[in-house]
Amino acid sequence: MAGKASTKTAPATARAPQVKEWIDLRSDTVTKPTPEMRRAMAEAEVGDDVYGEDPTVNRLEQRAAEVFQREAALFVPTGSMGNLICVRVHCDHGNEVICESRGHIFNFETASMSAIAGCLPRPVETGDGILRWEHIEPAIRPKVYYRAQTGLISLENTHNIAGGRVLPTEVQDEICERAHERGLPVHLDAARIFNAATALGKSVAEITRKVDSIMFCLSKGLGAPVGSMVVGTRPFIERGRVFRKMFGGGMRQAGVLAAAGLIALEKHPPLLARDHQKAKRLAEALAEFPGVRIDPKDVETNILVFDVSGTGSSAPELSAKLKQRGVLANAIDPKTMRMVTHLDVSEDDIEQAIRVLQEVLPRPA
Ligand code: TLP
Repeated sequence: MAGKASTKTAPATARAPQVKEWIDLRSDTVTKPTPEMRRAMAEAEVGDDVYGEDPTVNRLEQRAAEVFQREAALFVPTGSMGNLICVRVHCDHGNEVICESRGHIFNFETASMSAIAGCLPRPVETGDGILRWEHIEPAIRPKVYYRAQTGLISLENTHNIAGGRVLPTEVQDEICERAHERGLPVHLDAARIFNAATALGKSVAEITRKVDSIMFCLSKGLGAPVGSMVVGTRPFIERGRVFRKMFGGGMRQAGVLAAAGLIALEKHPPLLARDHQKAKRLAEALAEFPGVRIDPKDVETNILVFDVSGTGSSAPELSAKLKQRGVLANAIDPKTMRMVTHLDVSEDDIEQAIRVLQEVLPRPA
């Protein structure tokens, strides 16, 4: 492991890449490219993608469109830029974007929808993170010229901070049908849509078929080092291409990144089921500790969000204690922690993380 982490447990003589220091449960963004990805990156055919001449990027865009059964796709550097592009294409300045109050687009994207796209988020509380039509309808603005106008409904599937919850397809479909009757588009922050598809046993095309635009990430559970995709109609993607350039995301020989993305897209979706099993095992162990609040039934994918306020430690304190023992996990707020399983944590790592939790948390009676 590079950087600071490599000094932690490595004996002075060890070669850093051979030493496994941390069990990193902070996010599924932390995965390193596999040897197969690195080979593909080294050998990738490239060209200038701003001229549309990178064959590997073009192949990735075509494959993403095919997998989602849509007309076109656009390779973007990050999920955040992908979401921003979609907001900008769908909305006019001054529009409101209805989203779930713990949604990524509202909380973790540096207010870009306001700062750059000129839109106002209209966050709606749901409790369980499942945004339903009955939450959305009262938040839609009346069509009166002196009121802000609703421009977009933005959904998130799986819902990150709601603990990787899967948005049921019938709920999502109903939102789309009702929104379309009202003339409103629906965007899907589908950063982890392959996790949702795995949990539901359905294809990503089937569970996204009614939304107007999709942003999904190659760089999360699918394990690519960089990159996300926007998927939609051809005119939507062509408008999106303009805004990608405007936001500084016009990449040149990006085929070196797209090559890893293609492997993530083609080969890694079947691996996600294992991440879900690891998360379930961790959830079942966590649920045994007095003062930890988590229901393993709610852990549907690879993310665990749990309340530690009854343990005598705050979430940042617990995070620090785990780190001293080689386990990385983030506090979301003073009471709540998140752990995320991924390709680079093994079943043995999970057992080791559970042993470390036994050292730092009050023991079951
Ligand atoms: N999520 C990251 C952090 O930003 C919180 C993580 O570690 O989970 N949508 C969703 C649902 C996401 O979880 C993320 C990243 C994004 C969009 C943004 O993707 P990037 O990081 O590529 O901009």
